[in-house]
Amino acid sequence: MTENDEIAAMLEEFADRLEAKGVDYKPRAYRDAAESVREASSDALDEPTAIPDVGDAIASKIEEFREKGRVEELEELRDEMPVDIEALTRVEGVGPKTVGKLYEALGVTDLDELEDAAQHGRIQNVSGFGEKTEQNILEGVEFARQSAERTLLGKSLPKARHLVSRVEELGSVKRAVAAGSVRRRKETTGDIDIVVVSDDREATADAVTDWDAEVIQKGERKTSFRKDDEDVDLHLVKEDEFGSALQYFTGSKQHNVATRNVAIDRGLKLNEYGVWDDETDERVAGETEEEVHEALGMEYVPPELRENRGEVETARDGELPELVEEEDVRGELHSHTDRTDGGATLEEMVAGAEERGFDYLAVTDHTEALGVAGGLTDEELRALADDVRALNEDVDVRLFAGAEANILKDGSLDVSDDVLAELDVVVASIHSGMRMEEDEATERLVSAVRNDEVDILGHPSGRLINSREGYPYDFDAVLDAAASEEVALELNSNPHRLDIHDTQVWRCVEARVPVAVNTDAHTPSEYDYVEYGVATARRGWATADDVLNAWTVEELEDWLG
Ligand code: DGT
Ligand code: CA
Ligand code: CA
Ligand code: ZN
Repeated sequence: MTENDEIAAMLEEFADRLEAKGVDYKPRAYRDAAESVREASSDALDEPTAIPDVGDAIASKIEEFREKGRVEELEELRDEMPVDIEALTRVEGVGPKTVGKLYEALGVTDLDELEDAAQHGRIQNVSGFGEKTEQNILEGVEFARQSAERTLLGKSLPKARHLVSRVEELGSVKRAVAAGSVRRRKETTGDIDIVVVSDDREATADAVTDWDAEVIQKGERKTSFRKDDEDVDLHLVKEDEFGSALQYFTGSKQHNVATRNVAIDRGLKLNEYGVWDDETDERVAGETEEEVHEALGMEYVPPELRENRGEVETARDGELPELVEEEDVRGELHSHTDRTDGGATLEEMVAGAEERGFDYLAVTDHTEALGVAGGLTDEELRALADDVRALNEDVDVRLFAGAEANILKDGSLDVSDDVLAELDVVVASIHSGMRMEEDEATERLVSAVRNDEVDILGHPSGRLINSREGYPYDFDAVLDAAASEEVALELNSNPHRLDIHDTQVWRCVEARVPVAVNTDAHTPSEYDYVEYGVATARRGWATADDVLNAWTVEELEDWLG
């Protein structure tokens, strides 16, 4: 976690705890400040009052935190209401206010107590709660518990990169590379694994565990520690073992089992130390991953594919696909501006797209039914389209006028077909009424796909990883409809969503349904999410041809037209 993130998390906890106490207004101020701190540069912390939304009171909290590592008033709030607010608010439908009420009424402080209270029907007796709420809480507890254990790739990947660069700077270290699920770009990760080549493994372990970390295990080959709420395993190896160690610690376990069987087939022995000829005991590979693959008679398998989903056999046949890369992505087909809930103007979003060298950008703000996001009326939507088209004359990126329409409960959209027909790109998504059974959700999604004006089905499952499970739906039915209606499915690249999932990408590839790797950017910096989307598309074996926004402007215009 960067210092900015740490401070933002502190301010957010402040906001949650004030809200739990029933304090008005202040929580909002702390949340706004948290957001600004997160966006600000690290230098900005030296003069917190200059950060937008940070007033004198909050600035002094920031200074106190930086000086002492704690904030007295926050400690008092924690003592006053000793609840695990982070865990409790992870339960869908439980916000800080609910936490406060359940603490006052029933003394609930953590997930176990929440579950117990719900199981014994105590929650429905608290004023303002009903049987249904209690049932929902009960259903949400297990999910919240599981999600507590795994970290979003959006958090662990930047952390792993930061750690790798710190480890690399050590004098005793020759090389450090992130392995494990982070390297495979799994959507959530259990811990961070780093393979480290070092001449002096003891010195390396000492140096690293000197950092502000809680040491769990310190050994010759493996040092584990906990830093900033993240478990880290350093796998310390010799230079000539690097390739086989990286291959082993990248996993997945199932992939390793499959590759070991390939080795056995070929009369070889494979482990983290190298590859040996079983008969002569001669060491035939180990220094690089490439040479390990070669010894096994396999094409090099990109880490994202190493899940034992057929990649080992395909690599032996030499038939792995050429996976899509971030550089293949030519444009963005789902973006927002401050005319709805975005944080930047149309001009800023366009400038950001130009800076990234995008060939095209579709501006797809929210439509009317999404009141919370300031959804646009027909008139406002037309005005935005006019502005987008006017701006298109002056910029280096092809702009498409669009909208992200809401799929209503009956499967219709909240904008008339006439208005949508005037736009170039229509994304349709579900944003409300998400408590649905499978049939209902499937029908809603399929009707949207069947709408002739819809080009892309946005974040189909509605999940938010670790915080909202999303509704169940029949993916095959939606895929079939998308194939026959020539609609693309979105792979929303926001690391909280990654929706559709990696295994569903695979199905799209098979069914020849294009996948739109969209960032759903609300600020120019969120175009960076494309990395997570591309990684997930790679995990689904997608090539550039399978990704709608890796197509050229001409190809895309043809498809839209
Ligand atoms: P995670 O951390 O739960 O997100 O998943 P991974 O895949 O990073 O798993 P982790 O951290 O337990 O171990 C890192 C890699 O080390 C794993 O992907 C494969 C390898 N590995 C660990 N334990 C075993 C094992 O018992 N058998 C085999 N074949 N490989 C293992
Ligand atoms: Ca791991
Ligand atoms: Ca590990
Ligand atoms: Zn959106």
